[in-house]
Amino acid sequence: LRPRASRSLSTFQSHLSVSVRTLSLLGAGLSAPSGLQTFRGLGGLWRTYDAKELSTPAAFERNPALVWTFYLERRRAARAAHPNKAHKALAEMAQRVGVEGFLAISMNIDGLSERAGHPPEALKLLHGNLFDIKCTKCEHILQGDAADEVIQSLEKPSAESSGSPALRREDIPKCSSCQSGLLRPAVVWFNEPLPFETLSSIYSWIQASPTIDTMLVIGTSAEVYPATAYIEVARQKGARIAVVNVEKEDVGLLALEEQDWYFEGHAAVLVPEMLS
Ligand code: BJW
Ligand code: ZN
Repeated sequence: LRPRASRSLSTFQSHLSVSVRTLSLLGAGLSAPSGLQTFRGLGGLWRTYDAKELSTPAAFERNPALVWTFYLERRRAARAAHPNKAHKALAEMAQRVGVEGFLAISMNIDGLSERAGHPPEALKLLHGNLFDIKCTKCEHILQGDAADEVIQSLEKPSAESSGSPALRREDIPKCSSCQSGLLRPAVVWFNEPLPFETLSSIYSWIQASPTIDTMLVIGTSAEVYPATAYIEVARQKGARIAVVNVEKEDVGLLALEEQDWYFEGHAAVLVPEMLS
């Protein structure tokens, strides 16, 4: 499918300069320039691991140690990574315009937008957060030091003493509140509902917008629902869509129209130029 969208940076910039309400959807490609792996793109996580094996509640029930190993590794990588120029440009725009003018909906759990200084009220984390932990049975949530303590216990499993470094099911701590549920990363897996508070605050922002002028779609394959549905919601409110992606074919999924833009290339290069 040949994209019909424009590639003109100058027409995008002049549209953005008169946009009153801008929404954005951020995916794993935003953090790829920071050295974090994407899911389905080149070098995607799911090419070496089976997504269904790791990212569903059923997978965690079957093999919590494997799923925890995957998330411990991603947590280490995210901690070691730094926000890139695209995270920073988005954060600066959010600071400059305020939440009425610019809301970012992020599918990323890596904490890089937050560390770039994106104001929390203007950043909605649709798929949770790599640094929080929750119970599989009750509402108990652990954050900050309490979560770090659990992580430390997982990183030094008792298994070491038996000569095997691998995490085992019996190493996964139980919830201190209900005493029965296993603790898990506070992220959203397939077949799980998205955080209600987050969905309703996004809904309020959209409801309060008679029109949405611009929809930025950055570094996502746009395959996962309901996140991807926000693109169509913005279009219904009149938005012109601007897509940033390294892979040409991914744009086909979004059915871009003539008034939209498609910028092919790296988010860390293109996003700062677009928002400058
Ligand atoms: C660059 C770049 C660079 C690279 N610069 N670009 C059939 C039809 C429709 C829907 C469904 C269906 N069957 C099931 C569903 C629903 C399902 C779904 O959408 N499935 C689809 C796969 C079909 N959705 C759900 O289950 C959701 N829940 C739900 O629907 O609940 C209903 C419910 C209600 C009430 C009660 C119970 C249930 C939940 C979805 C959760 C997704 N979770 C994950 C894991 C999160 C934690 C973690 O990170 O581990 O979220 S999966 C994974 O995909 C992760 C991501 O956030 C998400 C999106 O991925 P993303 O960001 O798009 O990454 P990639 O890799 O796909 O794309 C990266 C892009 O960047 C590529 O295009 C590259 O080219 C590009 N790129 N380098 C610019 N430098
Ligand atoms: Zn519990």
